[in-house]
Amino acid sequence: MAYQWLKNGSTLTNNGVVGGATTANLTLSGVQAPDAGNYSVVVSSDYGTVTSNAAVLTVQSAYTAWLAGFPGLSDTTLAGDPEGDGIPNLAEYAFSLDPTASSTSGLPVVQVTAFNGQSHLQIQFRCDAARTDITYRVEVSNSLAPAGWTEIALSVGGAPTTDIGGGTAAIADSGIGLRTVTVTTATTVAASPKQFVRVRISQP
Ligand SMILES: [Ca+2]
Repeated sequence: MAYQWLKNGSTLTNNGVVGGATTANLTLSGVQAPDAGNYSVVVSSDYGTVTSNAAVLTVQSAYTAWLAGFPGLSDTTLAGDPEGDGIPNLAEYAFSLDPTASSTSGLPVVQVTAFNGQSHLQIQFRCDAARTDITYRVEVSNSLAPAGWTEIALSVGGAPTTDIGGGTAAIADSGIGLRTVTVTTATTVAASPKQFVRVRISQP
């Protein structure tokens, strides 16, 4: 017998996600939202060809999966703040806070630190490899003007944080699971006495 799996009626071929497209067992690994759809298999033998009923694959976003841990939230939107602590759900999600408990504990922390004998601004923030649908961006400014922020480090989907354009003096990031990332800015306090640093969260 021969097997050919279909997605939404189109022939599937093996790739980074799809395995066993021409076998009795289809395997999907690391599925993302675009992989959702109707999967069916065509079975051919000397006696004819049969197409199976479709199996429907729905893919839940990482944010939706996180929300499931907090049943009964009165506002589940990204901008929502159901417990009224001033921290929107997107930030509660990014920094692994509790959207049902009014607290500012666990938010990013900024301090001045010594690096190679010089004072530098440093930010520490929680980052989680499970946050596959958001991006963490560390940005600096010397004016707080809305258009005056420069990106210096980036973590896409909770992956290890990387330097952007030489803007960091040091990055400490294990890159594994839920961890605290530390980013030290490249510009010394002596060179630029007025500095600001923030983490901006965006989707994806
Ligand atoms: Ca909140």
